[in-house]
Amino acid sequence: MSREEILTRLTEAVIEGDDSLVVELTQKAVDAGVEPLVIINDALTKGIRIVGEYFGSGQYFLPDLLLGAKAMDAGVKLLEPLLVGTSREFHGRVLMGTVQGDLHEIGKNIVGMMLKTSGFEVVDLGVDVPAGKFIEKIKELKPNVIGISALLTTTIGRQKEIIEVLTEEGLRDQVKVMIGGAPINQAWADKIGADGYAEDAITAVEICKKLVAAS
Ligand code: B12
Repeated sequence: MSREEILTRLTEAVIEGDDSLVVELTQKAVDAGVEPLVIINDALTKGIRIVGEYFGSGQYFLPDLLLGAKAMDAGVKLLEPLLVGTSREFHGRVLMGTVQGDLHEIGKNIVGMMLKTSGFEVVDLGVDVPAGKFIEKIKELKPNVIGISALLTTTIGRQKEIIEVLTEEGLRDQVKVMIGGAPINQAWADKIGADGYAEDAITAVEICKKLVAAS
């Protein structure tokens, strides 16, 4: 199988929600010398986005979404050790989390992994994180940046809420706020007064470095 064939079949395996085939093909891609990040972006993420489209159009249902997510996750887990730990520089501490009411974590986890690889200490609060929890942990850990993920149009308002609570608590100038998630764009970031927005994990690392340098 050529590299292209492996990546195409990997995308299909995510769409089919076949986690053991995903593991097998991810390993094949690694053995064929494909960069872990290329495997994530060009095969796994491509597959899960197609699952999302099928779900949106009514062709797939919730169990299919879950199977796709499980399959993607299996591939990402296999790649994680190959991504983490390549930088010797320390750039700062980042607190990450997905907003309250939102259980999507795959993208946040990839961003967290890339930040770790690039020399950031990452503290992950997980999913469904209320504003109060962010505030409590900011006070305790004093991160340079918080990274807030939201994947649902019904939960993106929680990013705004967190920034508002930060201001109320007098903490807004002590931490930079970076936001992301599929429905997020720069216009939303500007509107709610976030310091940075990134559409993918590579850009997130660049933005995070800039935010720390500017603080
Ligand atoms: C997988 C998935 C799920 C899984 C999540 C599993 C998990 N452990 O994460 C499960 C099955 C749980 C799920 C549930 C639901 N989902 Co869902 N899900 C998806 C799907 C298919 C993929 C998301 C994903 O993982 N993408 C892959 C990653 C790599 O991409 P990403 O998340 O966008 O992350 C990248 C960037 O956005 C960015 N990024 C992400 N976070 C951050 C944070 C920071 C700080 C920065 C800088 C960058 C950044 O970098 C990442 C890497 O490149 C999307 C479709 C889509 N296109 O997004 C639907 C989707 C988001 N889900 C949807 C829906 C409707 C639901 C449910 C309501 C379904 C239901 N009826 O129950 C529930 C809601 C549950 C809840 N309360 O959260 C809709 C949302 C529609 C809308 N208008 O809001 C979508 C768009 C599907 C669709 N087309 O209808 N879902």
